[in-house]
Amino acid sequence: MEKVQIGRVVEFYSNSCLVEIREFKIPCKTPKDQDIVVGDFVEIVPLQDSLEVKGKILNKVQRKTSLKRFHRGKKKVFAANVTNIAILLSPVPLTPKIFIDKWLVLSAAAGIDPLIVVNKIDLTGDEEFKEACNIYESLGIKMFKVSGKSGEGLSDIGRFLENKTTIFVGKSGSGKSTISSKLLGINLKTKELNKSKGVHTTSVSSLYVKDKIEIIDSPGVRDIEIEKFSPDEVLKGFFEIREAALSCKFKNCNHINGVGCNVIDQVSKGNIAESRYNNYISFTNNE
Ligand SMILES: Nc1nc2c(ncn2[C@@H]2O[C@H](COP(=O)(O)OP(=O)(O)O)[C@@H](O)[C@H]2O)c(=O)[nH]1
Ligand SMILES: [Mg+2]
Ligand SMILES: [Zn+2]
Repeated sequence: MEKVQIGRVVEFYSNSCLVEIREFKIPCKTPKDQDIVVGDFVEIVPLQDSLEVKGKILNKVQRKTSLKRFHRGKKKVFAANVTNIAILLSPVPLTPKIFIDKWLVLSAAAGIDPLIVVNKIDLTGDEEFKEACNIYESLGIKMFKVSGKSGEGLSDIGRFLENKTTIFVGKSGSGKSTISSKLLGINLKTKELNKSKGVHTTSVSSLYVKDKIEIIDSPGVRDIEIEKFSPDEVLKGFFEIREAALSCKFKNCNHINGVGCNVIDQVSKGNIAESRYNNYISFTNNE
């Protein structure tokens, strides 16, 4: 390894990380004065006097996007340069619509494109599940219908995710590991098992690459909270409400009391789903 080179942080532990340069994964210490996370592009130089190949991180390249979570009361970035958030919607266990709405707000706040992956299409979902599919499909959000189990639809989503860096989010049991494993051709489930047995002592975030698909797997996504978003940020995730709100009679309409409120009007006409409206109100009153 010569001089300064740019690599990608593909594995991140608390004190160290692996930086990939071409096909090499080079261990580096995480600098104390810089916040480096999985997905970051970094400049590294070889460490002097070391027998094994090791690198020293000098700088990080400016991030295109960053995903943040609240950690001990502070916002902390946990993944960088994610371009797509794939939200899983599954019939069993049924994904609550509030989970999807939350992630649509988070995607909008981070400037990252969301897509919805309806998984387990080999199972017949109940009415509530079908209703959820209809709501999000009619909002015009990119949607894929797949079965992680049979593999149906996976090649379509694989093609779509080429040249993108994706993070899968979903309730436990919705099929994140199954789908990611099949797309990447590795077994992520086994890895999780290892982690729970303490084989990996610190929680690790990884970026997996297969052909042109990049998938980030990070425990950070579990602690993401919605409560800290401003009403404006929340509204960005509710596109249809944002649009309807433009036609409310009063500029400072709170979309609750109803006088001249076009949002409430559209809800009563069935043009805006009640669940979307209710979640919007609950998110904006949750600061
Ligand atoms: N019937 C059916 N089961 C699935 C499908 N995808 C995943 N599963 C099962 O759902 C369970 C949870 O999957 P997993 O990938 O571990 O979910 P995760 O918790 O989101 O990572 C496992 O028993 C999987 O075999 C699918 O498309 N159809
Ligand atoms: Mg899993
Ligand atoms: Zn209104």
